[in-house]
Amino acid sequence: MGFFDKLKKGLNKTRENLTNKIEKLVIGYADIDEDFLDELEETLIMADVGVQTTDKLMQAVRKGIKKKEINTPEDLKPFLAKEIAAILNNGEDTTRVAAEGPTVLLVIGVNGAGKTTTIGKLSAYYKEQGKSVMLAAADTFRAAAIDQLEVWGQRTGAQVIKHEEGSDPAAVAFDAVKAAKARGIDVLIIDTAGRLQTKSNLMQELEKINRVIGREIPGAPHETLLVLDATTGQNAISQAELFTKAAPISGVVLTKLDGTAKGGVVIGIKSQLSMPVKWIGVGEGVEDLRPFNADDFAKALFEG
Ligand SMILES: Nc1nc2c(ncn2[C@@H]2O[C@H](COP(=O)(O)OP(=O)(O)OP(=O)(O)O)[C@@H](O)[C@H]2O)c(=O)[nH]1
Ligand SMILES: [Mg+2]
Repeated sequence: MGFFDKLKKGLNKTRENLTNKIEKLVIGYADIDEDFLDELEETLIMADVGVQTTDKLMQAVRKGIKKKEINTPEDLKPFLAKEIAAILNNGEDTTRVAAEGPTVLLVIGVNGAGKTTTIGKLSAYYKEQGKSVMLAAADTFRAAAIDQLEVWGQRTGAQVIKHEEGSDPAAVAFDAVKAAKARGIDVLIIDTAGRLQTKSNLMQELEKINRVIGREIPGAPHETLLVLDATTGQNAISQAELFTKAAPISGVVLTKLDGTAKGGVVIGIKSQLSMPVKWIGVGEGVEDLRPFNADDFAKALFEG
């Protein structure tokens, strides 16, 4: 199965939750009236699009009605598809790379969001593009976290820099940046721990890692990717708001879009947080991560 088909399949539940409900609504109403609009609003909110984004979409719909772009309930689906594609297409989403020397990607996010798995998939992705990849085990909180990264390193042919469990994450990052420079590595990906319960520590830790990396390679990290679990819906948006206080986030990786009904959260992240979704994960396999493509996403969501 190709990635688009996987995406489509992964979005099945979100589609049921959003697009199919809109379709039912359209069939149920002969005319657009306030009841219809109320139900539409509820449908959007229930699909984890978010309250603010729903407001934005509803305003657009009312404007569309006034301007006679929407005349019947049937006009609604293509209108919304277009509006949502426009939200998703807004902004620069490409991954930043270093002009020379290693490109450094710092990967952050709460426990279990999918950081380490995403790093493994990113490693495979860059390897496939002919790049040399190094992974840094700066999640020193658990020994198992280091082992897990090593397995991904072996599986994808990437070198792994690690220290002992409990050592200073910034020291791991420092060694990794040094090694990546010395060995002419193209892409260095740094794993971090995600313990939100110790928020202030986490912030200090991330700040220190950032400082150390930036000192060794000006402009690094080139990307700070926040990994969010799509199955948490609106909670993912609250997490993103918290993390912006700890580190300047350049993009979001949205994982576990397969099998969740909350895929609408992509729209909320983009419109509410103005944070580009740069990668999406649709499964646990090494090939189940791809750069986010707004048109493909809108198509997979609305074209069934
Ligand atoms: N279905 C699905 N599962 C995923 C996806 N991405 C990650 N996972 C799973 O989510 C679980 C947690 O992933 P990890 O990569 O270990 O998460 P983490 O953020 O590194 O977690 P900590 O190291 O504990 O902070 C694993 O079982 C992964 O296989 C995805 O896109 N789809
Ligand atoms: Mg991990």
